Amino acid sequence: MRSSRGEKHISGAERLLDFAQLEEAASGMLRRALRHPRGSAETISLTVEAQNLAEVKTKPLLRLMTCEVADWQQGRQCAAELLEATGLNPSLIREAVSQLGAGPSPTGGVMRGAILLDADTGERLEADQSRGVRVSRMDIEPDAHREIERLLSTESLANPRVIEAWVLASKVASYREIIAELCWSDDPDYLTGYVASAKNGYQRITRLKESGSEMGGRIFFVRPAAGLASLIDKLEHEPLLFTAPSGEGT
Ligand code: PML
Repeated sequence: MRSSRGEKHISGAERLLDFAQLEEAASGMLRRALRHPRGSAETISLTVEAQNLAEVKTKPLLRLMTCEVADWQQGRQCAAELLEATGLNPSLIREAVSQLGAGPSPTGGVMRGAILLDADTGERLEADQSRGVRVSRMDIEPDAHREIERLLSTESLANPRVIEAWVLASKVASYREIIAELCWSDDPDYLTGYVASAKNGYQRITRLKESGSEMGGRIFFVRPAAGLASLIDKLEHEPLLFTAPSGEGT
């Protein structure tokens, strides 16, 4: 689902589910698009596409942890340290964080998808800098729902926003060309974001921006040695389902 109002991106959501759940999931997405904190949508596009279940791979979610911070400045410092721990260069990180905070689309607003940033050169690699790269075709494996909700409910996090972001980050981190992801929401009333990587997991940070700000989005730090087109194709089209993280706890 994608929704917008004029040129303004309002929201987007992805599901990969059994046909029997389609109507319920579609009406949930419509509800969210119509009552969104970024404003109500004027245009809502819903695309439904069949997938062959036999071609869908299953992987474990990244391990999840939460870093409590006092304010967004401390949150961004924490994000920079977590990104450095994945081996990224500090000046590249500073530049990336300020791009996301300033509005990375050519018009200075938010993008519909993610920025792809070359981790060596700092170059932006997405062909269309308003659209970015939309990660799609991923969800929780149906039998794993109960276990995942149980794990999250111990931290009062069992809600669609956390689950969807965790699933998306786990799909992104599953590709070896991706070193890390930085994300914070573009919803004015949601301040939590994360740094995610295959190396260190899904690391939530409780405040990454000022309350009321509509600036946010995602940056994927990449080394697309095996080819950019193939990486973008997998991010946008490869169907993946996720089970609970392997090992103890979340
Ligand atoms: C979003 O929904 O716009 C991104 C939310 C990222 C953080 C979700 C979480 O609280 O783990």
